[in-house]
Amino acid sequence: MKLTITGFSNSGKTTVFNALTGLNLPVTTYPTVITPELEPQIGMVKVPDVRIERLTAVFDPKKTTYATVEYVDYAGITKGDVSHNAKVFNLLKDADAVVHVVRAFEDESIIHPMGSVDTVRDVKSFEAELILGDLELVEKRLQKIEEQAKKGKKQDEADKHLLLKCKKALEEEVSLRNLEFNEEEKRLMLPYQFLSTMPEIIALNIGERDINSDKIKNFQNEIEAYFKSAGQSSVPPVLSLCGKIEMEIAQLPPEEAKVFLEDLGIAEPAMNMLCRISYAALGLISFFTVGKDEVRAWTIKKGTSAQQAAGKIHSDIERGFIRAEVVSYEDYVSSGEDMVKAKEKGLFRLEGKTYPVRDGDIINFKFNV
Ligand SMILES: Nc1nc2c(ncn2[C@@H]2O[C@H](COP(=O)(O)OP(=O)(O)OP(=O)(O)O)[C@@H](O)[C@H]2O)c(=O)[nH]1
Ligand SMILES: [Mg+2]
Repeated sequence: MKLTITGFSNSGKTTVFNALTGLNLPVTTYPTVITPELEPQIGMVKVPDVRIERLTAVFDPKKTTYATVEYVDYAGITKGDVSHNAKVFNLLKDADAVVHVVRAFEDESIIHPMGSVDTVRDVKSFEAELILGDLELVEKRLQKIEEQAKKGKKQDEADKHLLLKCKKALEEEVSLRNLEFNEEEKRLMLPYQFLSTMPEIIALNIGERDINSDKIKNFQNEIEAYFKSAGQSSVPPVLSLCGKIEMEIAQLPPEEAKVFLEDLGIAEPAMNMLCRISYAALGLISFFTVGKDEVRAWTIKKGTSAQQAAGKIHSDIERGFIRAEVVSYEDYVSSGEDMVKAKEKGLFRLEGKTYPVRDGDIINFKFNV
């Protein structure tokens, strides 16, 4: 599962990427220029999960495996520069969601491509660029259909109808994620990978002095109000974080990081939350397997059946599935972290093939090969 970090130049994308991944890519006071040598940077990040920490403490396994997500950092987009942005957008198309970094920190020494900090303007401009990118694709495709029609080729009416529907919305500056599509349309849309349908998470990159300030709460409220007024069917999560400090924290040993965070009045690194929100934005949940060898989080899409979930571990377990023995993490904790007690309390469930696995289920699969 892949999330691309994006946003305008100098908003702090690489800083946030470093904070998330603990890597140390160079950050610059000038905008990164796209050259043939510029490669997207990729980092895998463990999804922080106290439940996994707890289970590890109880089972003391040889190995603990967290769920992971992949982040990508590249150059930023530039307002109105369609050909430059197309290169950035190509990369977005490959992602499952975008983390949109919006600059909220003031710093005279770092050029702001739009001249000043204005978070709502940047959010609107970004949305407009996504819409423009989609509109270009739709128009090109419609043109092709027309050319083929002239040559006497049979037209794909359903495809054309869908494209015209998208075009109308995009021309009215409506993102495609706000439109209703039926199942057939959704299927036809998939190969286009429209930008404005992507799940988005907004990360407000705030200044060191603005942590927990009202100013930032106002920025957050204004952005949410904008999305609501723009008729968005769902408002993207808006999160504030100080990239610069979090990047420093990510380089520290855990104990020092803890003290540093406490001094600053930060309960938990915002990066943890960003990572968890990313996971949820992708529609992902975790189930756990536990034992002396390994405590492990497995990533599945919400709604995955027990039998399919078994296939994540091994195709044999899916094929020879008999049943799933399930205790939810909450029930396990309320039984004093004791499976026997959970059984006595009737919280230990036997589930069949079609049981939709829930986030936090601790599962033991019974199978036969
Ligand atoms: N004061 C302050 N400076 C920051 C913060 N976040 C990033 N910066 C600085 O802003 C500059 C740009 O940060 P980058 O992370 O390189 O920004 P970017 O979005 O990756 O920039 P491009 O890739 O060039 O588009 C660097 O000098 C950072 O140190 C912050 O929270 N506070
Ligand atoms: Mg950068």
